[in-house]
Amino acid sequence: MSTTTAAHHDDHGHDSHAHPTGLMRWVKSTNHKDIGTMYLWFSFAMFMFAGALAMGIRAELFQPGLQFVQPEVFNQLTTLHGLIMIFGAIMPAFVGLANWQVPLMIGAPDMAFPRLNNMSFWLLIPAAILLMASFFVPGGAASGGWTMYPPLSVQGGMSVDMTIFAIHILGVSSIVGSINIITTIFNMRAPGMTLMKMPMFVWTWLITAYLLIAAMPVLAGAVTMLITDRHFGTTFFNAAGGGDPVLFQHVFWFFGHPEVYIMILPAFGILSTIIPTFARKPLFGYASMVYATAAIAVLSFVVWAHHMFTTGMPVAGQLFFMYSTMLISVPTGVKVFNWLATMWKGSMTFETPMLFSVAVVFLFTIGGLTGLVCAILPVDIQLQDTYYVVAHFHYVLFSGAAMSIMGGVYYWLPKWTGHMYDEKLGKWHFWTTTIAFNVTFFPMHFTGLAGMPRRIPDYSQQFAEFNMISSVGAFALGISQLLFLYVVIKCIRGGTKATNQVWEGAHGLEWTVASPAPFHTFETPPQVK
Ligand code: CU1
Repeated sequence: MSTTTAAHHDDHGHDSHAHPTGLMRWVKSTNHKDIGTMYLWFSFAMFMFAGALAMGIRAELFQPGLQFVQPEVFNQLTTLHGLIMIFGAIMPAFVGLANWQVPLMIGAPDMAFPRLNNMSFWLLIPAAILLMASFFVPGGAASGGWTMYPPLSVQGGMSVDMTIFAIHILGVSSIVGSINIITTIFNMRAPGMTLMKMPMFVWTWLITAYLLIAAMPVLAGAVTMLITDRHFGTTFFNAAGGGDPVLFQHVFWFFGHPEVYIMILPAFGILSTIIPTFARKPLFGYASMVYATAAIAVLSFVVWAHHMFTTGMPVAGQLFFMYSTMLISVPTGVKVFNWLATMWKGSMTFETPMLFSVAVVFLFTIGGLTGLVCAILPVDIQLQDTYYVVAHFHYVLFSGAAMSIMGGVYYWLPKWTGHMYDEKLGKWHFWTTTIAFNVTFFPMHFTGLAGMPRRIPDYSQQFAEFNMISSVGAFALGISQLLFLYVVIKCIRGGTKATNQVWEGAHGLEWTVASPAPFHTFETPPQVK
């Protein structure tokens, strides 16, 4: 289970020029495992930074009135919390997992374009610096929220330009990375690994990569129009010049809704890997999982205006976007029932990765159902811009995406490091995270239904109790992640040696692949007892 790295080749004393050591090993790395590791550490650093911003938000909202930050700073906190969590934490974490696992799962020696892979990663660093620095620049990071709506984003200071530049760089990184993943999957599968035998994680990433290639240029277009409106005298989003601020919302959400699925489809792939392993049964409905993933991806491009029900659309448009949105719950439901059917009558055990997966199935479904609530046009008009929406998308993005990533990290840590992680501490991390998450976000359903608006640093007295509960939960949630860091570092530094059969049952790969696992994959076949 040793990780094959450039440095290991070096240990044998060959060719040290071609295999840099020390820091340069990482800077110049073209190894998918090294690059995957860097993606994951980068993602964790951003997770903690954006999490710290969230602590700032929750500190201010602990009580009504203004205590810690001015309203402009509060707006910057929410904007950067959202942008950095999405582009810095969640997306890079999934790319890191793809880098590690996709070549291993399809029996490829590395990614198709290793140097491009290196570039994809290192582009993240200037983008992250720009985003983080924009917080400290006068004028504050785009106060229009993470969605950067004009007119605020046209009027904002230099930090808006830094944010836009960061988004362009991140877009290049994502598109290049997606091309790499698609090429790897199509061209580098081991003999016998047909498309319909690929592990679900590979399938979900293949489809996600297409979503990225289709969606990121649209975002780039939207923010480029913002730049020209800001500096070159165009009026795309300015009614006074014949433009329309709502145009930005259309272009933004044409990217923004597929983006939601970019952040959840790989999570579905992780669940489809972990659940069969700990249920010790094949994944139920493999083909329907593939088709459901593809259906979600296609539908994700025809629902964008459900974010804009209050902008004054023709009724026909409102109805179209309401029904198309509801339609997505069909393939998503197929997946949830498939996971449940996989667990049904399985001989289940509940190690940390499985705990995370079961929790995700349950909590993500809550997020999906509140999404359906928001999709209902007359209801959404009431809920628009309230904390109900904040609760909804945190159930999707924290308990859906982030907790799947955590489950995946625990699941693959033994494979990556050669050591078992500390199961007891892993479970502690799971329970503190899950409980604190619900304490933080469940009350927001109530404050939202009662009409508390999002992105406002102050609120009326009647929301005080629920906000205090949310803030306590948020601090606990933040602190819990230090435990995660500790468990991961402890696992890297040592521990019980991991075996080829880490989870006392077959790995998800063998269960989803009808034929014997390809020769040069990472597992030995399961032992028949
Ligand atoms: Cu959406």
